Amino acid sequence: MVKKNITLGEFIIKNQASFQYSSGELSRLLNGLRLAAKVVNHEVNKAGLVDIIGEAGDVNVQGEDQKKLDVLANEKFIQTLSKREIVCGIASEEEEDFISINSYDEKHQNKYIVLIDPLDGSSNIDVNVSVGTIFSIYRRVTPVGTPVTLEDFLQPGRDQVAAGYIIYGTSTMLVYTTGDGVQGFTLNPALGTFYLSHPNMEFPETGNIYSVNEGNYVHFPQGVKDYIKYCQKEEDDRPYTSRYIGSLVSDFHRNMIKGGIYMYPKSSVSTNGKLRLLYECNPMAFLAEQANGKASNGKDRILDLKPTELHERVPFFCGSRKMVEKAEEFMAAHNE
Ligand code: P6P
Repeated sequence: MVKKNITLGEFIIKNQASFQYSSGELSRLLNGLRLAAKVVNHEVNKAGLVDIIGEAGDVNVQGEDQKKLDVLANEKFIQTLSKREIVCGIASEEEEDFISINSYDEKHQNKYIVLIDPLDGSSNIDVNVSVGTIFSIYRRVTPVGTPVTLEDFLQPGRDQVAAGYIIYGTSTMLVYTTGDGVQGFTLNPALGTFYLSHPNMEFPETGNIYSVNEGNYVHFPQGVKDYIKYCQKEEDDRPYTSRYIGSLVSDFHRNMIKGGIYMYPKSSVSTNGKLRLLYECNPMAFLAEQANGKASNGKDRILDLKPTELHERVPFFCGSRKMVEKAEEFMAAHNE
């Protein structure tokens, strides 16, 4: 039984022993992400003061170039993880290519790589809507002490060691899994400490919320159109409620607590959908399955997909198991 109000730091140490190959490296990595999350949280929370502090491209009061928040978040996470020498490689949704970190230096025997979406949904910042950071951790597959290669980053999602997100919302939360359930920690801003507020988070088996950008309706496959009409029909436990924030982390987090399905389908406009397999779909799918939910591309399990490139996009259906299965039935009816 997990004790509430334990701090994130205490929780990581407590569970280090239970983690396979516990060398303390994963604990240091999670603590590095915790530190970066607090720094980015501080910047995100003062975004509203942009008129005073200055827009991206301006020079702020300290004479520093004002950065767009997603650029700043990207730099903060990469800096924190590189400086603390706790990973051998990083790939960021904001970077074209992956970054190799001291992995060729024999004294740096780090075995973990991190993939990160530093500020997902950042277009919402200007309108003061929640945004999030998404991270995904793997063990490298190439020999320790040699430079990391693309192969290390193109692993199927089922090989993730840990995954999680930080949601910068009405409160800031860090939610993560190392394969033993999903734990949610809330930041006490007065103390700068994350406390376990949501132990063992789970998707309700079904729900009545569907999240999709219905502005794309006319471009969706017929199976998706039919499922959306199913959600809206006056029958049984329906119509469902439509809730779409335009921030994956926020929609996912609400659906995990209340029950629901998030969909970003393929369409005639975006043939593979919009979400990136490595930076968004794999980590959220790992969390979903650890929370007794489900994640697919409408047909296949997300975590079994073999990536072929860093920034590939896939259709994404994720949330309460029974709702995802129902959407998959409608897709299957049209062989889509
Ligand atoms: P659209 C943010 O850009 C994001 O990657 C997700 O966080 C969000 O759910 C989706 O894209 C929103 O995309 O096309 O509906 O605006």
